[in-house]
Amino acid sequence: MSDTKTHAPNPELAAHAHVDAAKYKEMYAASIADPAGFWGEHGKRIDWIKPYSQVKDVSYDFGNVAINWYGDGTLNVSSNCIDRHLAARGDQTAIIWEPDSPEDEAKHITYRELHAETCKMANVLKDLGVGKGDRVVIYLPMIPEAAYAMLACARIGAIHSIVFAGFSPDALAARVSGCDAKVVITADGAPRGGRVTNLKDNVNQALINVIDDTKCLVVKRTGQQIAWRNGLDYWLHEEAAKAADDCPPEEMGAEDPLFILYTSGSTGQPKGVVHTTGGYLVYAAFTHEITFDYKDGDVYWCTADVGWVTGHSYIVYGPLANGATTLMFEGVPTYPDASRFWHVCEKHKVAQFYTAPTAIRALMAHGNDPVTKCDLSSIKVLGTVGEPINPEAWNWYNDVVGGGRCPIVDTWWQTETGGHLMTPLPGAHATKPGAAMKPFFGIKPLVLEPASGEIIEGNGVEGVLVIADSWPGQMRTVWGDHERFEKTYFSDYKGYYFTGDGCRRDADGDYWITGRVDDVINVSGHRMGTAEVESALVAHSKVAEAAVVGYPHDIKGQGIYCYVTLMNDEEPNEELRKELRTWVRTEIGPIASPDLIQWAPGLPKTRSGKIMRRILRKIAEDDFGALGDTSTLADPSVVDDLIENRMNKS
Ligand code: 6R9
Repeated sequence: MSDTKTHAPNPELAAHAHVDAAKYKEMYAASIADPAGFWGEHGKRIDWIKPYSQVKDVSYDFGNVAINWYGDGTLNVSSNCIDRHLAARGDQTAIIWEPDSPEDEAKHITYRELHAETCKMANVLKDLGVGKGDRVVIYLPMIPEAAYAMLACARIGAIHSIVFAGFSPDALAARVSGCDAKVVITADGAPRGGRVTNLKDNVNQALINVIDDTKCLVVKRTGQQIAWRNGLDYWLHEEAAKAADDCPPEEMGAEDPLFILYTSGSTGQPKGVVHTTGGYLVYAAFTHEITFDYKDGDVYWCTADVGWVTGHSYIVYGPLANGATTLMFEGVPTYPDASRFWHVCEKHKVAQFYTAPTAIRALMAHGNDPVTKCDLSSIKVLGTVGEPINPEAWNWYNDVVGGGRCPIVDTWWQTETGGHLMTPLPGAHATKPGAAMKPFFGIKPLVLEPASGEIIEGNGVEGVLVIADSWPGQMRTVWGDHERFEKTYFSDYKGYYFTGDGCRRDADGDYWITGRVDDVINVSGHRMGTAEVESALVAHSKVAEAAVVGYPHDIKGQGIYCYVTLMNDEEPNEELRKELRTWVRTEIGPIASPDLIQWAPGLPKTRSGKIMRRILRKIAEDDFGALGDTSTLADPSVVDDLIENRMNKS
């Protein structure tokens, strides 16, 4: 990766941008010198029922970690995203919905319609017995009802937990019971790429296994046949027809939870990341406006799914808090063909387009024609998120999609951070292919020596990335397990928030994210703990032991490489490989499907029985020269067998 190839900001855009180079410097300095002053000022961008008098009250002390922003203020997120816009933009489109099939008609939902639909759903939830502080699981495709459901929960003070519609019944069950949800909101089916997932069936299966008195609110999307649980299942359209289209917003404390979102870590099962009301909304809205240089009248499109944090902050909460027009897409980039994204950009005159490197790589493989045959002149800013972007993909995005005129914001952040922590700003910063460049306002990144935890000063350095202070969008705790929160993020490097990412600060002082330094892998921008895949594998009766690592994959970024030791009398064969693949898909979901499974008669272990993943990673990466010291292994000969039988990647 070259540090020298830089692209200056587009001067036309920079001239009218919310933030130019000089303003960034000034605002960044102010945000670091006086965080409470800075965020006290910017907290005013949203409406408060009772204004805050305190801004920041944060302790990163291990054992006493507590994060509070705007602690004594009260507000409602739904009224900030809807009601306050009604006077000036009631007839403006809030959401453009583009369905899976281009043959079906797109919908334009105005702020006034959004208000009515959200209120109706809020009243339906109340009728089902949901109140302030109760949990609601949302398991929906990318349809407008997903946004209504989120905002309806926020309106009545219920805490939503969205489960990506690609997750299996087992994964859904764990998340429903994990937060003790009162209601699950789902649809009969989810069309995606011309195929339908039977969502309601999945819910039925999930609920049988856990708590079978959980109510279910069902959106009619496909009209397919579904199994109905009498007395527990309700059609949304039937209930909404009886409901009032006005529902007063609940007054919420700034630190009341807004949502839970499960994400993977290096150990154990996924944890429920908790975001709260005030700080999260300020941060999501502010970053949305500044990072994308969003202006009134722009049509903004983030291609993520609401099942991930990107969909929360940058499809729903950030844009709607800003009174923006946000596009929601139900389909996939390659259906019906590789032009779909670009057709949608042309059709709706998209100004800001935000997607993931894996999608860019997949589309790049189809050549330039699908892009160049569309008129993309409406696009002003391009964005990427989810994983490091390789320079080839970056250059193609810049040259072919952006025509060399559109700055690329490579936004680095995490489920835990609520919003962007590092990104170039389109009117302020030069960009470099693959670099996250500069910290956002209030963010103080530090590069540490991994072993000693010492701060590495100066430029041209590499280490682990921590953040020295808090910001309003930071997660507050792990649902039901504050100790795990402290242990995961505040124990390895005391006094800092540990990101789990590696980082380089180049000779110019610009930041590059080098990838995870823990046992988290990033498959097509989806974050996954290797431990989750391992525990799914060992739950199979024929598997004795399993170790899972990532390996470089052309399209997915990382692929899932599994080393599997079978039970003594089991015969390794192709059929069993298929069986294990299907098994993991049903245990977790298709996104966790193993790419390669190598039969391993033995795994490299230390004498104390610890699996040496470093070695397995190197073998999977085809980097045998870098195996390092294997003499501490209990049986060094297993390594030779693993190298000899390494799976062919192609
Ligand atoms: C928003 C989101 C977080 C992890 C993060 C990092 C990787 C995200 C990135 C990036 C390099 C970027 N990541 N954005 N790496 N450049 N622009 O993706 O959240 O699903 O929690 O994943 O993704 O490794 O730690 P999440």
